[in-house]
Amino acid sequence: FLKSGSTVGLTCVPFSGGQPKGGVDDGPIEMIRFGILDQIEGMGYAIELSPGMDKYRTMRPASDPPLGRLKNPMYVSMAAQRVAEQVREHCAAGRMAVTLGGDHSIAMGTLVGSSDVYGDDLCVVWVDAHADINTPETTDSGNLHGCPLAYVLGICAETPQGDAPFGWIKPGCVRKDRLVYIGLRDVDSGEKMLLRKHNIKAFSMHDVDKHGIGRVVEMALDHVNPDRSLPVHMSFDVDALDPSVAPATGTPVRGGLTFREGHYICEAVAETGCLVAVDLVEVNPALGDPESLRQTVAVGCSLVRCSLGESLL
Ligand code: HAR
Ligand code: MN
Ligand code: MN
Ligand code: MN
Repeated sequence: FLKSGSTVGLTCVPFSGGQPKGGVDDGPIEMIRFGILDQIEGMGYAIELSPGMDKYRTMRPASDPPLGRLKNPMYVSMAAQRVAEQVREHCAAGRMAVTLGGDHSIAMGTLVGSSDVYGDDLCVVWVDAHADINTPETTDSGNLHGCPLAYVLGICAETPQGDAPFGWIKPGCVRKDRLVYIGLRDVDSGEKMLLRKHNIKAFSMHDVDKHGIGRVVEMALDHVNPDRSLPVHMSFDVDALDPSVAPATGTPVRGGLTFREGHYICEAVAETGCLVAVDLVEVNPALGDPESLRQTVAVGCSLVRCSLGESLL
């Protein structure tokens, strides 16, 4: 499906509407300042940059009342729909779709975009401290960055329709049996029920401790992609890493992946040659001192490069 060493379709999404903390919208620009564009080109890729990244800030509706508990529903829906169009275009052109967030609600868009092109075959590797599978019924916070998977899997009690927020998402565009998690350690009780009910495979930090990261990635890929023949979309939330490695993020949780474990995941997925899309989200340059910022932005860029095969010999 994708010849490696070709073109990266880069979508920058300065968006923070899926959670309450400002600053995560500056994630993409900080990664660009750190040199991610030159770094990707330096690896031999051409870059096709999605136009109009400023629109993500200006498209916020004047009025956007909560929908039940959900905050900024229309803004999140509109932004994610635009992300979907941009990622779809990259995938349809055979580019490796790289999306820089922004909070994790934008993954509704990246997953709709890639699944529109790759269909039922698409496998999703979700690297995160959190499960991000809350439905409008189970969310306590109402923050939509905790909900993207519920919409694409189609497991909300009521499927949004038409012009309602998220009515454009095809429920079930990502198959439950083609989703796998790595790094979980802060999962809400409602989310645990959903994971069990829908039989969704998850490797928590406990599993990483028990088996080691090498075995966990192998088991995760065996679950979704046993023959290593299907396209893979990796959605990497930087808070999967331990806060000592990636401190500048909105919801840090102790006991996360080490620097090497995070990079190992990206390297091993890159090595399969199956990667078609990667998201790097939840870098928040506004949180913490300048050194925390630099460290987090640097690790974000480095994870993207490894996903593109930087450390393969
Ligand atoms: N589960 C909690 C909620 O729904 C926390 C969500 C997560 N934060 C993230 N996403 N950074 O991975 O609000
Ligand atoms: Mn700002
Ligand atoms: Mn997340
Ligand atoms: Mn998270």
